[in-house]
Amino acid sequence: MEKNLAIGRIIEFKESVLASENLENDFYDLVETYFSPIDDFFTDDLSDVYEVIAFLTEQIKAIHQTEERQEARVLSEQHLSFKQVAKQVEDAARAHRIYYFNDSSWQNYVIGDIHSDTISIKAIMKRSGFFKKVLNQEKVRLVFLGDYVDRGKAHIKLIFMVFLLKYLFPQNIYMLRGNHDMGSYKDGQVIMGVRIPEKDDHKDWFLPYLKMVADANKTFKDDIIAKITGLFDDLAILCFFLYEERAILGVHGGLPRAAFACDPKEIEFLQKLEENALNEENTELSNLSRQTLALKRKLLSKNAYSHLTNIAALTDDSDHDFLDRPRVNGMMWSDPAVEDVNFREDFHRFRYSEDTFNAYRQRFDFDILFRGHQVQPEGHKKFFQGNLINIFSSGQIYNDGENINDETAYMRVPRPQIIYLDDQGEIIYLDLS
Ligand SMILES: [Mn+2]
Repeated sequence: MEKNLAIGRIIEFKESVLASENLENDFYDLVETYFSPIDDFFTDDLSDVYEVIAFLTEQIKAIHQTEERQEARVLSEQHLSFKQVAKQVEDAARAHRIYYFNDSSWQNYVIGDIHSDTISIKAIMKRSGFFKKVLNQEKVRLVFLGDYVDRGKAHIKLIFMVFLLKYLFPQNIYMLRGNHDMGSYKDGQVIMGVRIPEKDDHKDWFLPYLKMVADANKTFKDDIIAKITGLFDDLAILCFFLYEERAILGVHGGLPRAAFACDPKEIEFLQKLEENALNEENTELSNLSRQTLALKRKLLSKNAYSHLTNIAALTDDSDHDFLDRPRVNGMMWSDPAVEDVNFREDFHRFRYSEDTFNAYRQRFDFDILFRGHQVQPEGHKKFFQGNLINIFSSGQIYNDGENINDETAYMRVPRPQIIYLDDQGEIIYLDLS
C-alpha cells in the first residue's frame, strides 16, 4: 500500500527532530497542519487525523514492547519491595505495566489530570522546558498520571497531541492509565469505563463524542474507537522513581483494596455494608457469602496487604479483590479518606485510611505516593503527613493577566501545577501560569 502522506509527515518529523531550530514551534506547526483546516469535526475531512491516530496507536504499542525488560518482569514476580526491583533493573524498564525509573540524572516531571485540554498541555511543555531540553539532548522526562480525556473541549486534538508526543519522544514521555482512559467498542456500542452524570452533554465525553463524529462523518471511521481503547488497555498502571534518599510510587488514583480493614471507621462501614447486602436480595453484594465479607472486617495483626505476595500481583487483571472487582480498578478509582468523610464502597470507588495507606507503603516498600484523580484548586494537596501527594494539571492558564484556557473543564482550578523532581528526588511544585 502506498504510504499515506499524513503519516509520512510525522515519520519525517521524527527523523529530523534534532535538526530543528525551534522544536516547540515546529511541533505545534505540525499539529496545526492536521487541525487548523478543521472548522467542524462533524462535516470536514478528517481522513488525515484518522490515519495518524490509527498509526500512532499501533506505533505506541510497539514502543511499549521495546520498553519491556525480562529482568524487571522476573524480579517483579519475585519481590514485594519496589526498591529491591528498581535497584536491579535498567532505567525506564517496563514490566507488568510498571515503569521503573532509577537514573537520577534524568529531570523528572510528573503530571496530573489533563481531561481533553490542550491549553494546559502547552503550558506543561513550556513550564518543563521540554522542547528546548530535548533539543539540547538533556535527559528530560514527563510522566503523565492519566486521565487524558473527557470533560474538556478538545478530545480529539488532545489525544492526538499526547500520542504524537509519545511517538516522537518515546524516551522522554511516559503515560500511565487513568480511570477515564478506558472503555471498549463492540457491535456499534460504546462501553464506558466511567458513568456519565445525567445532566451532562454527551459531547463532553470522549468515547460518546468519537462515536457521534464517526456516525456523522464518513472520513472518521468508527474502528478508531477500538484502536484507541486498545491502546488505553496497554498503558502502564504504576511508575516508580528510585532516588538515594527516597522512593516514590506514581499511580492515577491510589491503592488496591486491602484484604481487611485497618481502621475502626472502615470496619464499621464494612459492617453496615454487609448488613445491607444480607438484607437486599438483588444487589451484587448479596452474592458474596457472609463468610467472605466477615473475614474482611477482622482486625488482624498481619499486614492488610499480606494477601499480595509480589509486585506483579498488583497489576494482574485476572486477580480480583473481595468485592470481585479487578484489583487494578482500585488503583485507578480510590481516594484517600479525610476526616469527617464517611468511607464509601460502591464497587469502583473506595476511600483508604492512613492506616491502610501505611500498611501498603510498608508492604511494598516506598516512601511517597504521587496520584492525580481528585481536583485540587491549588494544584496539589498533601495527605497523610505529606506521604501522599495529589497533583492536578488542568485549569486556568494566564497570559498577560488573562485566563486563556477555554478548553478546560476545570475553571475552578486557578492554579494547575506539575511536579518537578530534582536529582535528589526533592519535590518542587511548578505553577503552569
Ligand atoms: Mn480520575
